[in-house]
Amino acid sequence: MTRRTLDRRTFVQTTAAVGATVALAGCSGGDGGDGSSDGSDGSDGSDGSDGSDGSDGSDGGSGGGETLSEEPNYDGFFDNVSNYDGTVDMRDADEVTVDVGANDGLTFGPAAVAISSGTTVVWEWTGQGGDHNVSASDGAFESDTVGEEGHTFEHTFEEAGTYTYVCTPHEAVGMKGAIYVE
Ligand SMILES: [Cu+2]
Repeated sequence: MTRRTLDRRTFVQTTAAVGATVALAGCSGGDGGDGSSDGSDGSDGSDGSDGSDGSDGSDGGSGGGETLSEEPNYDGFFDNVSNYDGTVDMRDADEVTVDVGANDGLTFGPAAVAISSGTTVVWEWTGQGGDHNVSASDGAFESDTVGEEGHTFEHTFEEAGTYTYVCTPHEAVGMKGAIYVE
């Protein structure tokens, strides 16, 4: 039985190889009628690109998420923030977690998040990068300064607006974040 399975795989691979050869021949050939049937072989090839959908799935798994199509205006707040890469759209989430000490330890992850009003944001310390805090630029919220992994701090955003915050010890090296509340 095992051999048959192997034979089948070999058969499939051979078929695929033949398909590729035919497609190549179609490109160099240019016979009218044959060219069109070769075209359908080409679309079989695009089935192979469906495999890349799998990698799209892993992108989602990494917690990246979609970013807003239109970025809020942060007035240059993120100019020195190494990991800022758009505002992650979490407007459908009931609760949002932001890592404190993400990546190299001196960043918030993600740096910018969009939520709906009434959503609670939970900052969770990773234990990386030493002592951090979460300090709102307008003073609306401020956590203790701690380094221990698993520490959390939360704030519920009731009003729409753009809320920037920093880690006071690491503000100068760009440990900054923002919550965009819609
Ligand atoms: Cu910090």
